[in-house]
Parts: sequence; structure tokens; C-alpha cells
Amino acid sequence: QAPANAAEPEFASADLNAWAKAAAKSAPGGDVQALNWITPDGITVKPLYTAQDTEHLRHTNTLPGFEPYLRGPQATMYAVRPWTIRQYAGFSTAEESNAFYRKALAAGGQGVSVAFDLATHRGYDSDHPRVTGDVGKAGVAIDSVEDMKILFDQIPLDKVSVSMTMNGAVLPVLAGYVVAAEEQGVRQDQLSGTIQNDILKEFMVRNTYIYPPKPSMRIIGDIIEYTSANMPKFNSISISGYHMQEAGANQALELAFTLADGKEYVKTATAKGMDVDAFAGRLSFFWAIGMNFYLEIAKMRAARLLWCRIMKEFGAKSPKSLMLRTHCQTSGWSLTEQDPYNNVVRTTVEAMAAVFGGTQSLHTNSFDEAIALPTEFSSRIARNTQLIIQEETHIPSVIDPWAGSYMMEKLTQDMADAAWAIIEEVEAMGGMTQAVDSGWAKLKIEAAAAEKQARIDSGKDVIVGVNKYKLDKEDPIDILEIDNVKVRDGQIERLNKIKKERDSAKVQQALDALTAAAESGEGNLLDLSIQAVRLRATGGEVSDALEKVYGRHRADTQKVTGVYAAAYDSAEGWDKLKSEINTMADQLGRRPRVMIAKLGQDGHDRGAKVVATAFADLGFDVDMGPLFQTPEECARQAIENDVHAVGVSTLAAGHKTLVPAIIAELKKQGADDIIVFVGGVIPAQDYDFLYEAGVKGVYGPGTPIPASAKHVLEQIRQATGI
Ligand code: DCA
Repeated sequence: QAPANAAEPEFASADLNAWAKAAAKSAPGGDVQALNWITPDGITVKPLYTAQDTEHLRHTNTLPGFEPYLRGPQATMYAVRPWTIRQYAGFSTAEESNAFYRKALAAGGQGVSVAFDLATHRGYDSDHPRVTGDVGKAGVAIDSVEDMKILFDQIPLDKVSVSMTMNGAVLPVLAGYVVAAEEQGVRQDQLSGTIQNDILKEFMVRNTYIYPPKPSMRIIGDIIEYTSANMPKFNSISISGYHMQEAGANQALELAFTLADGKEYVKTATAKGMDVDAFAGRLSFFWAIGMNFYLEIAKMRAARLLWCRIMKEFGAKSPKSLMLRTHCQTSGWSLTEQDPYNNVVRTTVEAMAAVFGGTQSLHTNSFDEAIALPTEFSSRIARNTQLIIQEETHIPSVIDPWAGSYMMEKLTQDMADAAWAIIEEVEAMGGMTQAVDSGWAKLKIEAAAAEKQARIDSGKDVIVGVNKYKLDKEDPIDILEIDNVKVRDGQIERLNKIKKERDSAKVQQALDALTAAAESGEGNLLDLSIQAVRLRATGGEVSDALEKVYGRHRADTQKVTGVYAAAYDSAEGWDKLKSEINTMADQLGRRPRVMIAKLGQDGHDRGAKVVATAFADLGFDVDMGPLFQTPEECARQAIENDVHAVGVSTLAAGHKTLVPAIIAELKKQGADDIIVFVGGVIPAQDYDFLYEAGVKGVYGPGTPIPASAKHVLEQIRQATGI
């Protein structure tokens, strides 16, 4: 207790009723309750918190580095060692990505984080006909260990920790990294880093799976088993909520589903007979940090509390098993194509939330990521955002600085309670594998996404430069473009060379051993993959060897209904558009029919699902094409279903190859009366190219769905001549 200062006058003590009366005078309608904000998670954020809010909380008096680790996994946190600046990057070829990593490390980056292209993710070598539009686009193309060796050339793998975002083709990629290190002279027990290896969330969002859920879980079990025995410094998994929030989940859903996924992985490993403390210390997490500042910090604190609780239920004893360690990335979804320099500010705010939340590692997005791949300039600003927080602000000097805030402590508890209720719901269903298998978890996220979009389109949620304070004229910014044909040709040349020089009989034997292990359930699939990759088996071949037994997973295309309409607040425009669609339906003798398509290996389907839902709510007949269609397959389905329009949703930069291809296919199959429109991440520079190719509408991020729907309707009217 500080001694009373004699010179200080007596102040009246807090009287909450008096405050409520005073506040009511300026609150709308004289109602203080009207100042509450109900978050999308259903949590009430009040305008004022007091000591009363924290009186009954159990965890306010804990310490960092001690159970339940709510205040951080380390006793000293950033006061001794700040978080790792780990920028996710990769594009084009291994040579170009390697040059980028080395430059970034020299300029203050502290770890490597590899983004692979979608062909690699989905287990296809660059010469596969299904991936023509994807090679080298949204990440680096890696076909074999020869590519891996180039990727890490002059990066000492015994010193620099490497994170690899890989889930589908996790076996050949992790094997390639191990063998590349081995040929650098680095032993497996020296390797530090993380492999994402989180397949459950792929089935819910993102969609870069290869095999069905069950064999995919075996692969994860084998990786945990192998790394815990041979690579003790390597994190076997990065259990990721990031992509859930990016796909539309609110924070409570992100938190709950991610921890529930974590439980499922622990169950998988213990079912193999492993002791929980033998592997749990190397499970790591990954959160998205969006613009919901207070709740993001609360989420991270709550996550540590709940994970400690969960791990105790599993009987874990080692502190390393009980503490949740996490990577964070600022939200890509929160970035806007419009007025893009605003994104620097958004990313800074989000980075601060991640740091206040106590992250171990952080990626800050580049401001141009809503438009294209980051340039060297935008990457520098993104990296410097973290360096400035680390080295100029003194923010790192204080551990868990929000602790003791009435608001933060209460929100941490509220967030923990909200997430725990969802976790219990998942448990009652039999766990996350069941919740994912049944499609329930995916639909929950999609419903949250549709609701969010409707709130934005109706102006309830403000996005500066998008639905408020819009610029009259947008200046295009410099973008980085990849010559996808050149990358692919180069990859094919290297693949052919490897195949010519290796001992093919031995490679085949190693691949057969993998197939046999998949069939029998015996052996360790990572161990066998390392042996095959050492002999120069390619990523595609390793994946195929398993696909022979496991098959390829095909997702169904359920969609939610009614959610967008219910959350859309501008009834007037909505009703008018609905009646226009009804009139057209009368004139056509059927409803205008639209197919929403995803082409190539781009599995980001949030946009496609939200548009499909909203168009259906408006009265269109909507078909949802399956993921990963080729232009030819898409054209065939469009014709069979007799649609008026195909809407291509594209987020992985394949539009300049794939969109002209679908137009050509429709023509070839005699259906050039079907109009094509495109939505998603498309740089302004490419709009003319697409219009010249025959596209009838291009709708970038931020286009309100009713506006695009109205335009599509108009185009259908013109094409059908009514
Ligand atoms: N006092 C003492 N030791 C400390 C302190 C401190 N204040 N802070 C960090 N350390 C230690 C850690 O214990 C760790 O050592 P260990 O591995 O032997 O336990 C080491 O310093 C590294 O720190 P850590 O906080 O684990 O940070 P990273 O190595 O960057 O790992 C982690 C972060 C989240 C665990 C990892 O999974 C990761 O890097 N994920 C990235 C995922 C990614 O990039 N995804 C891309 C989308």
C-alpha cells in the first residue's frame, strides 16, 4: 500500500450507480446498455470495467513461466528474448526464393518460413497436367530434394530455424528438408523448426489435403513418432486457427476448433502408444490476429489457459507439454485492395495485439498482399513493422502488460468460457474428426463468414476505404508478377534430368515399400519417405505411392442458406434485387442459373461459398463446382447443368492462365453463350486483360455482393436477349 500523500485531497470512492446515472445522460436513448458491443462470438464488451468484473476470476494472480501459463510460456518473455520475426515467403523457383530468404535474414529476419506453391501442396510434380496454372504462383515450386537443396543453399540449417507450411504433401516435403540438411552436413537432431502438418483444418478450410481424413491422421501420427525420436528440436505440428479466422470464423470458433484439433492429435499419438510428455512439448500453435484488438489479446491468453487444462486432462506433467507456444500472423483477410497503404496501419495494430498476447513468433503481412505477391519494398515495410516494435518502443520490456486490466482479465475469461462451451459441444459429437467429417465444423465457419460479409456489405462493420471514406480514384501500385510458364518449363527440365540420372529400380523399390506400409499399417511413413527421397524420388511420386492405397479425398459442396440474407441490413436494395430476379425467372421460365467455380489447385473457398450463399438467398439457382476443377471439367459441368453464367473465384494468382482457358473451353464445347465473371484477388493491372479475354465482370475484394449480383443479372439479361 503506497503511503497517503499528505498534500493529496480526499477523492470520492467509486460508486458504480452514480457512474451509470452520469453515463446515461450521454448514452443513446439514455440507455447505458446500448453502449455494449456484442461481438460476433456472442461476448459482451462493455464501455466500462471495474474491480467487480475481476473479483471472482480464478486466474488473475498467476505468473509467466508458471501454470497455467496464461501470462506467457517463459518467465522472462521478451524482456530476455523477443519473439522470432518469421516472415512467410516463397514464390517462383527455389533459386529466387533462396535469394529472397538470404536477403531477408541479412536485413533483420530471424527465421525462415517457406510458402510452397499449390502444386507442391497437393502432391503433384510441376509437369502434371492438372497444375498448369499453379506452378510457382502462390509459393515456391518444389519437386525433389534437388530443389530443396537450392532452396536452403547457404542457409545453415543447424542454426536457422525453418518453418514449412505444408499439410497435404507433408511426407515428401519434410523428407526433402531432412535430406537437404543431411547433404549440408547437418544431423536430424540439430534441426530446429516447425512443419504445419495440421490436416484437420484443411478439411474445414484451406483444402490442401490429398488423402481422406483417416489415412491423413496416420501420417500425422507417424510424423510425431519419428520427429520425437529423431528430431527433438523440431516442432512436429503447427495447430492452426489462422486459416479458420481467414475463412470467416470468429475468435471463439477459431480458438475452440484449434484446441479441439490439438486434442485430436494428442489422442492420435497416444493411441500409437506414445507417452504424452514424449511429444507434447513439440506441439505448437498458430493464430490469426485480426482487427478485433482486445479480443485477440484475450484469445491468446485464454488459449494458454485452456491448453494447460486440456493437457492436464491427458495426464501431461512436463512444463513443456503444458505450455502453449504459438506463431501468429496478422490477418490477410483484413487487408484491402482499396487504398492499400491503409494496410500498413492495420498490420501494425494487429502486430501489437500479437505481441501483447505473447506470441513466440510473428509474420506481419505486406500491405499489397490483398492484391498480389509482396514486392521487396512491401516486404521490407512489413519486416520493419516488427523491428520497430522490438527495438524502438520498449513494448518488449514488460511481460504480459495487459494483466490486471479489469477489461482484459474479464475478456480473457469470457473468451475461455465461450471457447470451452464449443469444445464441449465438439466432444459430445465424438471429437473433431467427427465434427469435421460430418461437415458441421465447416458449415459453422461458413455461416460466420456469410454473416460477416453481410455486415460489411450493409455498412454495419466499417472498413475504411471500402465501405466508408472511399477514394474517388485508386492509383495502381507496383506488383510482383511471376512468369508461370517459365517456372514450369524450368521445373520440368530439372525433373527430367533427375529421372535420367537416378537409379530408377531402387527408387521404385523405395516407393513400393511406401505403398506396402500404407497398405499394412506397419512401418513409419516418414522414415520410408526419407529413404525414397534420398534416392531422388520426387514429391509427386511419393504422394502417388500412397494415393494408390489411400485414394484422393473429394470434398462435398454443401453450403449454408439464409445466413447472408438474415444479416444483411439494407432491406430496400435487397428486396428490389430479389424482385428483379423473380421477374427474370418468369421471363426465362426458370431461375437465372449460376455456377460458382474454383479452378486449379486453389482451395481457398471462403469467397466462393459466401457468394454462392448470398446469390442463392437472392433467388439465383446456384451450382457450386467442386474444388480443383480443370477448365475442361468446369465447362462440361456448366453445360450439363445448363447454367447462364460461370463465376470463377480466384485467390491464388492463377487467373491469367485459368480464366482464358475456361472461356476457350466453353467455346470449344459449343457454349459460348454462357457468360463468365471473375471475383477474388485480381490486381487492377489485370482487369483489361480479363475483359479482352471475354470476361463480362470482374469483382475485386470489397465489391458488395448485391452489386456484383445486379451486374451479373444485367449480363445474363443481355446474353439471353430478354
Ligand atoms: N527465456 C528463456 N528461453 C527463451 C525465452 C526466454 N525469455 N524466449 C525464448 N526462449 C527459448 C525457447 O524456449 C526456445 O528454446 P527451445 O526450443 O529449446 O525450447 C528458443 O528460445 C526459441 O524460442 P521460441 O519461443 O520457441 O521461438 P521459435 O523457435 O521461433 O518457435 C514456435 C516458435 C511457435 C514454437 C514454432 O512452432 C514456430 O516457429 N512456428 C512458426 C510457424 C510458421 O511460421 N508458420 C507459417 C505460417
